[in-house]
Order: sequence, then C-alpha cells, then structure tokens
Amino acid sequence: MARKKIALIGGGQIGGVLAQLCATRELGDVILFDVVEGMPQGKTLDISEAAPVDGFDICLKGANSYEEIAGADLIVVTAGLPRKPGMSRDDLIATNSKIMQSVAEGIKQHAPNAFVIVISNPLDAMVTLCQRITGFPKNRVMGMAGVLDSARFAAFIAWELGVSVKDVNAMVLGGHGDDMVPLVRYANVFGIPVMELLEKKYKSAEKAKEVMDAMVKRTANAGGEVVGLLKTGSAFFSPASCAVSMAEAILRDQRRVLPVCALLEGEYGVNGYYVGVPCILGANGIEQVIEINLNAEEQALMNESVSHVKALVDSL
Ligand code: TXD
Repeated sequence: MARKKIALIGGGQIGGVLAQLCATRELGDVILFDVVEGMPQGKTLDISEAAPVDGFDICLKGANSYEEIAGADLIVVTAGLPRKPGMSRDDLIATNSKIMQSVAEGIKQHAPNAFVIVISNPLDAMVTLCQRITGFPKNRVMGMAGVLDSARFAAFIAWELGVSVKDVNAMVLGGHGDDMVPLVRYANVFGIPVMELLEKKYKSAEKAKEVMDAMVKRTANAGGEVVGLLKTGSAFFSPASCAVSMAEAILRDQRRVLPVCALLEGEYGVNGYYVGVPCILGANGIEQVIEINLNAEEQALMNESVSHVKALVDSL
C-alpha cells in the first residue's frame, strides 16, 4: 500500500515536534512547510538523520513553496504566531487570520482532497476561516484543542488521585478559551466517577468539590500557565502529541472517540459554528458528531462557551 502524504503547514515549535512524531510513528511521508527559508529543510534533515536510530523508513522534506504539498492526504496547520505572557488567544486573531488566508488558499489549490487539522490560535476562529476559504466539506476540516484540554484535565486528575494516566477518561468541550467546559460528571477512572474517588479520598463531599473546582480552573488556564513559564511562546509538545493522535485516527481509520472542534449544523443547538464536541474520527475524518446528554448546569456552561466562539467568529 502506498505511503500516505502528510503536509505540516508551519514548521515552528509545534510543527517540528509534529514532524518527528509522524516520522517515529511512520504515519506517512512528511512535507514540512514554512515561509522561513531553510528552517523546514534543516529540521527535516535533522530528524531524518536519526532514522537509523529511530527505525523509521518514511521520508521527510522541508518546503517553502505550496507546490510541494501537492496531493497531501492529511494536513496539519500550525502557521501563525503563538501567545506571549499577558496575551489572550483572541489577541492573535488579526495577525493569524491573514496568515490563515494564504495557508487555506495554498491548501485549496494544491491539496484539494486533504483532511485538514487546524491548530493555530484562536483555534475556533482559525478553523472556521480555513473551512470557509478552502470550501472543503465539514468532515474534512477540524480543529485540535479539545484533545489537548481533555489531556490536561485527565493528567491533573491522575496526579491528584495517584493513578495511571491510562485509566483516566476526562472530556473538555466547547471553545478553546478560558470558558472551555470540563465535564466533571463524565470524568472517570476505569469507569468509576472521579467525584466518588475524591469523596473517598477526602472523606468530605465539600473538600472533594473544592479539589475538583481547582482542577477545572487549572485546566482552563493550563495554556496560560505554560506560556507564563516559557515566556517565549506557548505549549508545543502536548499540542503536537494531541494533533498526531487525531491524524493517526484518520490515517489508520481507528474510529477513535475524541473531542474535536467540528462544524455544528444543529447539534447541541448550534448552527454554523465550530465547537469542541465528542466525535468519531476515522477514514472519512469526522465520521459522526456525538450528542451527549447535558444537564442544565452543563448546558449553561456550554452555551456561555459557544457565545464566546460566536462573538469571536462574527468578528472575523
Ligand atoms: O491547542 C491549541 N490549538 C493551541 C494552538 C496549543 C498551543 C499553540 N497554539 C497555536 O499554534 C499558537 O498560538 C500558534 O498560533 C500556533 C503555532 O504555535 P507554535 O508554537 O508552533 O508557533 P511558532 O513556533 O511561532 O511557529 C509558527 C510558524 C513559524 O515557523 C512561522 O514562520 C510560520 O508559522 N508562519 C507561516 N507558515 C506558513 N505560512 C505563513 N504565512 C506563515 N507565517 C508564519
């Protein structure tokens, strides 16, 4: 079977890690595209020279022209500036919208059949722009944010309870902003509700809620926490890992159930906006949006998060 072709648009902090992860997992041949001359060529040559040690046979190539992405099966877009301390994701919208315009036009022209995973911030707005400009069907254009936000929530739960990260399931829905929605009621460890485990650990429902509230707050602020520590940019190892899990689900038709920033057309009472919701990811990209039951409190949080997405997108 012919190897898949993956194009990574943006060869910066996340792009470089994406290239190495796609290589070590042998997901397909990699084209690393960037506007900076030489940088993507240098990074792909560097990664390639470890092939004898890492044991992958896929090919990586740097590119500065969109012709090189021709025929890509899957594209991941990280082109755009990251936040600096004190900046919100929304502060990036003007600059990154201009960048997304050129990126989406390049994709439309040279890789018209590709699946596209957008990472650039502000995510909900950038993925919207990408879909509008490419005109690709909604199953082929999606955003990565929920997998990262959910991973952060799950990591905090695992560390708090002293259990393996492998047994924690935690879901964060809504927009990729400070009002994202970690769904406490659905969080579990091997099926056991997290709140039940916290109440057993602290022998107090009140203390359990206090601890959970702190983890929910830390999840919503986790991106800013890393930005504050790095000072020079935002998280890049974890976003790359999360995007690769989505890419693998599509390229290997795994039918994973993951939180995906997807274009909703009626689901969750939302019409015409991209929002993070549980989806089945497989060979056709977004195979299905899963509508879960939300109680009144959860629905109110979701509505608030969606209203922020709408305001951001309507400002485009
Ligand atoms: O969960 C999420 N979705 C977020 C997304 C998690 C973390 C970071 N998030 C956002 O991803 C971040 O706010 C940025 O908007 C993107 C990329 O973050 P990264 O840390 O990789 O930024 P870099 O290192 O600055 O890389 C961006 C690259 C850089 O090499 C530029 O030269 C390139 O983008 N760039 C372009 N590439 C193609 N085309 C154009 N026009 C262009 N302009 C800049």
